[in-house]
Amino acid sequence: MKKTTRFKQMLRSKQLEFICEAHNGLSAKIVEEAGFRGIWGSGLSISAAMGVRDNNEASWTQVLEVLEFMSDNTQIPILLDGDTGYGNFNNMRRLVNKLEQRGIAAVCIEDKIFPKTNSFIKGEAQPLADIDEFSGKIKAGKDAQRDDDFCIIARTEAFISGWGLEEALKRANAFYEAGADAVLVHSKIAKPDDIIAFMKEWDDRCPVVIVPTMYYDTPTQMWRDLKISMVIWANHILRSGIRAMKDTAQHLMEHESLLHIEKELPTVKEIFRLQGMDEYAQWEKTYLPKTRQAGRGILLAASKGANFGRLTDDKPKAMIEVEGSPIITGSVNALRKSNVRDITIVTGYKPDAFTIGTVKYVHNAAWEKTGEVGSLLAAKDKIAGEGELVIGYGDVVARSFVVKNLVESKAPLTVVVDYQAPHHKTRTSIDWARVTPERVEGIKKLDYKLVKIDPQLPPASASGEWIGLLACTGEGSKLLAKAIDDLLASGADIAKWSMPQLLSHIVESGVAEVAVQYIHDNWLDIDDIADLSDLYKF
Ligand code: SPV
Ligand code: MG
Repeated sequence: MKKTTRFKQMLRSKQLEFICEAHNGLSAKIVEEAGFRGIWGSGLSISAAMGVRDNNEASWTQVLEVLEFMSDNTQIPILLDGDTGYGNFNNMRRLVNKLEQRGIAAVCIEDKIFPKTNSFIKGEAQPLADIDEFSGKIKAGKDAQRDDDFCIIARTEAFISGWGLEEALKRANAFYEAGADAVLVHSKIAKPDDIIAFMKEWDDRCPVVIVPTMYYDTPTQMWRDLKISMVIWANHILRSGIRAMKDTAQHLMEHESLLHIEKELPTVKEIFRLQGMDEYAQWEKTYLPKTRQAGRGILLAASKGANFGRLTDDKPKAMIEVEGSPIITGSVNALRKSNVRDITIVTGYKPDAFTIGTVKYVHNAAWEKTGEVGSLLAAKDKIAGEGELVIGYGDVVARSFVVKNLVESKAPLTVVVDYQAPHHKTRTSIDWARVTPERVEGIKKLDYKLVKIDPQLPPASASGEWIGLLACTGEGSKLLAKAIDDLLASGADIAKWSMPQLLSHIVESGVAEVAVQYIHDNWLDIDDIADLSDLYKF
């Protein structure tokens, strides 16, 4: 059912209806979620929320923009407090059409003079509109509406400006006869006497709406007994918001801490919910290209580093700084650039020296007695998963494109091999890799497979050097995890193994094939102080 139709039905229904003030898209949503069936687009609240006075300081089109946000964000009808209609009969015609276009169900206009002042400020001093002129405005609005169910409520300020019952009745009747769908009788006294007197004489000519801001302690049953159609809670959402904002601002100013208020406040998640982020996520699935899920990275960085002298007295080599950045940040950044965001560093020697934020840490307490696989086991939970997994070392730095190509490999398991090793002649232990078939110069897309990685391989029989990087697809990560579980179940003491041993086992036992990506240069294994100067130039 249209919002206009619903509002008209509420107005005409025999039961007492309540609508509640809102002043922006968020408060409108909150009012709707509380269960209200309609919203009062209060002139006082909307202007106050804008930080201006209730004197038509905000232009009517600015008010219209706020209303549009309110209407877009809710399903229930909105009754706009349209002040005096923002001008004469002609402005009223345009107002009604614009409100209909923005999905506003109804407008209430008051018989004062533009620019108006809030009814609770010097009410007596505010002149009332000429009855005939105002009646013409109502008629113009009714004639302009294109939706038959759009409602115009005529508000008389006769009591507010001190004229009394007779004038109130005269005006209400004239406005009703001009076509108003209901009348709003406003009163500023602390008792319901104006309303009671009016209702006794009104004789149910058309629905009556009230705003009991000042006579707030009247029992609600009285409105039912008087056959009032609709009650407006006109400013209470704004007022409670002001209190909450003041309390929080003052508390933060005084205490310079969030500690005691955080738990009291709606969560950031609650803001997201009110903004409708769930709906966004739903459509994102339909319309955005499928993005690759962010991958996981495990960087093994437990060892102290034997060749760095005093440099590793208080930190492991992965945390030695070159130009202000620890060695390991090179690997972390290269992973991040390849959409590998869930990064875990396995620490061993001096774990507290690691200060890289936004990564996770796990600790291999037995780092001195175990091999690389012992460290990998410390991050075992991170191995099997949905997205890509990259396993590397804290002291091996590769250019981002090397990591990117590796992460994008479609093979379940892939390693990177430098075909002209070793790149640094002082290196003592080299992870020689044998690859099949023999590398063919100039042919890029050959399906190279790993046969073995072993520092003991005769260099002449090796195809190159494994640079220490392994990537698994989601499927590959599960194969790797299963291989590890099977080895553990068989009782093998794999904690003492090196990564080359594990990879060779995977290939040799037929658990999985391991694809090879060849590169040359563009990576560094930081093993001694001479390598640090290479890194400086890298
Ligand atoms: C409003 O909410 O802006 C009203 C009601 O017009 S009152 O402030 O009581 O006049
Ligand atoms: Mg108002």
